Amino acid sequence: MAIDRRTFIKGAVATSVGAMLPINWVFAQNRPSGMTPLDVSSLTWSSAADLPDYFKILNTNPVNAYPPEFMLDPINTPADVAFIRWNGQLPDFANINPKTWTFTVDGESCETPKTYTIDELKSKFKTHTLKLTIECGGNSRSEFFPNAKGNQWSNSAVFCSEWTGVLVRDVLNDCGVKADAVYTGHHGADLHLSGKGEAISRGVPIAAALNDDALIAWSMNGADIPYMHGYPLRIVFGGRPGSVSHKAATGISIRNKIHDGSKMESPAYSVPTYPVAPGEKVDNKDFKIIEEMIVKSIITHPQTGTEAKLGKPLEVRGHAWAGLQDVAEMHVSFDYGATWKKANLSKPANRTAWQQWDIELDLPQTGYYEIWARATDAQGVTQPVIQPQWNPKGYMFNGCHRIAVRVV
Ligand SMILES: Nc1nc2c(c(=O)[nH]1)N[C@H]1C(S)=C(S)[C@@H](COP(=O)(O)O)O[C@H]1N2
Ligand SMILES: [Mo]
Repeated sequence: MAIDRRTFIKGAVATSVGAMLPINWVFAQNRPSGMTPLDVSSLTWSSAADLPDYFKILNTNPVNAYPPEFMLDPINTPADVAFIRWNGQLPDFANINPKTWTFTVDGESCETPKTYTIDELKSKFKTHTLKLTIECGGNSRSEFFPNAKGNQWSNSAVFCSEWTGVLVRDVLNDCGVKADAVYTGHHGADLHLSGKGEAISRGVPIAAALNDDALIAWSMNGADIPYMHGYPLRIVFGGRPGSVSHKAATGISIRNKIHDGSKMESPAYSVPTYPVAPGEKVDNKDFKIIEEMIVKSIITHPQTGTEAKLGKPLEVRGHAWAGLQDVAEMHVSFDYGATWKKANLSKPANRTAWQQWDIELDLPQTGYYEIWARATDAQGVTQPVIQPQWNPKGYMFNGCHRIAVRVV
């Protein structure tokens, strides 16, 4: 795969691109040892060892890593900043050939199963470009008390990039969706850590797949999708748990029942059907699948720990999103929630794209402050300031993001 330098430069945040190396690295692990990679594009990162230092690596096998929250500042998340989440083995990146890669639609509720090459998808269907927010169901899990088991994500297991591809709907309709269709089942090329079966195979209610904003995408931010984010083809659903946005996707089954693939079974990506006390045990039969994410926001500027100058307004900004809804209002507090100030808020570029907010704060005297951010969705539902409903697997934490600032 050719490295697109323009994308790299556009996407570079922490890496210095002042020096242009004359070499296109094919695989980052082949670079001379001891050499800091200035020109290793995120396109070809193929193991945890290739990730730049700014990633916090939770696991190397499977690979799970996230960037610091402030690096999510750009409206369009660059490919070299987005968090990385795999459930099992990595696909065999080195042997992926986009010319021969195929995508198959089948299943009990599919009229005519069909297999497409990427070129066929491109030529047969209308191309769409959308900004879609992908958030791991377990984003911010580390904030739950008591602690919930699982990857201890900070608040940055979320990103919003621009995806180009064809509508899931157009492809499913080309194959015919029977009236008894209930759910989709998403398939990909990566195996369970044991080497047996799919690492993950989740899906969405059929109505969601027939909506006009879910993609089968071959491009992220105008370039090939990086290996870590699903090269060469990715199913992308905004506003839903990231687990349904299948990377290195090989197909969709149109199911006549709720899909029963890997990680569909309770309690994976599920929450209790009734309110539970923090730390309480819940029977597996008492869980329901998370279909949508909920209202939330992140502060991406300034960086926590910043020193601000007294008398100079402090610009605070970030993003907000609300599952399948729009965010209606954004508020910020610097007095532990005693008073809230309304921030400016942009409209979403399209449904399920995150929205930008900003505010100038006049912090009244020198000293230590916490800045809290709180989004409210179109239904008037807002973020809890402490923690939301605790659940055994630590999903959907949407308490307010907080940063610390010292005024000097
Ligand atoms: N093929 C495949 N797709 C996958 C996964 C995976 O393990 N394998 N993980 C899912 C989960 S749980 C999340 S949160 C998102 C993460 O997307 P990212 O790595 O691009 O941030 O990918 C989803 N798609
Ligand atoms: Mo996830």
